Amino acid sequence: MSQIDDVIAKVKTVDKNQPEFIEAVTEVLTSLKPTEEKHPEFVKEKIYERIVEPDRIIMFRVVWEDDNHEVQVNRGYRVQFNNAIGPYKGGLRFHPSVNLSIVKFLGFEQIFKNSLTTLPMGGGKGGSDFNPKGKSDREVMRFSYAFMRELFRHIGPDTDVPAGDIGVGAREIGFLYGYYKKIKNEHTGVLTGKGLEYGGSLIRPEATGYGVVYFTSEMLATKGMDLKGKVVAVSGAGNVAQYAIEKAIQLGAKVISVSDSNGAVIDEEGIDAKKLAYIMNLKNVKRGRIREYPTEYPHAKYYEGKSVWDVIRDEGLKVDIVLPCATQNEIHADHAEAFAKSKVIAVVEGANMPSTLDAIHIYKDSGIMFGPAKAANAGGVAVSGLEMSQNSMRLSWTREEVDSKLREIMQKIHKASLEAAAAYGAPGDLLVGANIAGFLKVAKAMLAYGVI
Ligand code: NDP
Ligand code: 2IT
Repeated sequence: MSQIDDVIAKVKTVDKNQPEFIEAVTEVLTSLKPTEEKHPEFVKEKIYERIVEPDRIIMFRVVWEDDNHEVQVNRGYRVQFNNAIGPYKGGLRFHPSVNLSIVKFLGFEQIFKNSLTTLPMGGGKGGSDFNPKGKSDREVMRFSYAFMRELFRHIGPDTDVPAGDIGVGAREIGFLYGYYKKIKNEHTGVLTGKGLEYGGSLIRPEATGYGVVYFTSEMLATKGMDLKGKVVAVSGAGNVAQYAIEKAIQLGAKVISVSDSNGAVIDEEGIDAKKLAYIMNLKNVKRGRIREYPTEYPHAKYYEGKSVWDVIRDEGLKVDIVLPCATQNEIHADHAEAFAKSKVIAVVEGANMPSTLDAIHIYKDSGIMFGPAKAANAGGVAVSGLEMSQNSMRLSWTREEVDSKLREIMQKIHKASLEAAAAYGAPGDLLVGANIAGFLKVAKAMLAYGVI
């Protein structure tokens, strides 16, 4: 048995109540097996066993008062997973489903993703089971203040730099940063995703979605294809989905779907710039639901209680490119079977771990190209890294400069993943390549520090 098998078995025992974390560890470590033979030093120094154990986990009570002056209690988390190559870096998620398993899986993935960006960032993640839906702006503000009232003592521009994720966007970052600044009396780059007026970077809002589409273009180019005329299915309607749609349209694709946690919209005529502006206003300003889309565009169909992937499966829709941009484990084996039937060319992950392990096996068996999350959606944290650089320099780059750096980073990630895949006996496999390329840098840094 390889040491990796032992480590996976150990995680399944000691973290048995953490299914998402076990899923992520199984996926990553299994693909790292070719590194055991080439690097006996990793085995000897137990790097695989060390890397699945977070440096530390902070869990805390968040108490706040709602608009009716009722006391509300939530749980806050920050997992500081690994800072071998830079300060802990990763988003905060505010969603009722947030628990230790989810923040650990996200923090673990973040280690390798951040390494792939080529920038000096370690891996971390945090959040709370707070549900921002239906809350007033003042309630979100009071919650965010209460959350930062504890978190502030654990983070810092050279220690741990949080950002947004599901349920944490520009509004929440404003409140979190404002409170940190107030109590620390410091104006530093301690959070990314900040507003432009107070230290944010141009292109950060767009970065994850644009990066996913740049990565898709790189993948298609290896087969002599591009996005022009391709039918693209996107899930989600949040930050990542919105800008993935924008860039896909700009590159000539026809995007036919959008969704939220209540249901999916299929617009077979294609979402154009005007319809996207409607979606952005609906989600970001009105904080409305996607079921309202057909009231504005009656030719579109809304499927209550279904995901985009359910609709593709049930209606046999023809799609070329699949971009999951909502949440983890949204694509199951039966969806992947439907993609194979529909002759999908590529699945490229905007969300973190949206494909189950079974779905990934089906992509592989049926020749569907696969762009794994930690490579494909790394554009967001990459531009967060660029925001940190600009904050440290006390200078800011233009839109064009940041966008061209983002594009270059996505190209480099694609190339490094392909090269690692080839070097470790899995040519063309971006999942194996991304995991190995991300891992090697972190593992070598951990070795350099000795037994610590
Ligand atoms: P947002 O909160 O902006 O949007 C999330 C979208 O996904 C919403 O449309 C939401 O619907 C939907 N969604 C969330 N949870 C579920 C669920 N359980 N079932 C179905 N739909 C759901 O988040 P982001 O766009 O920022 O994040 C989307 C994904 O991308 C996440 O996996 C995140 O980790 C990942 N990601 C984000 C990055 C970033 O920079 N923001 C960077 C890299 C990855 P509803 O409105 O109903 O909640
Ligand atoms: O999953 C992710 O990479 C993010 N949510 C972005 C993290 C960041 O620090 O910008």
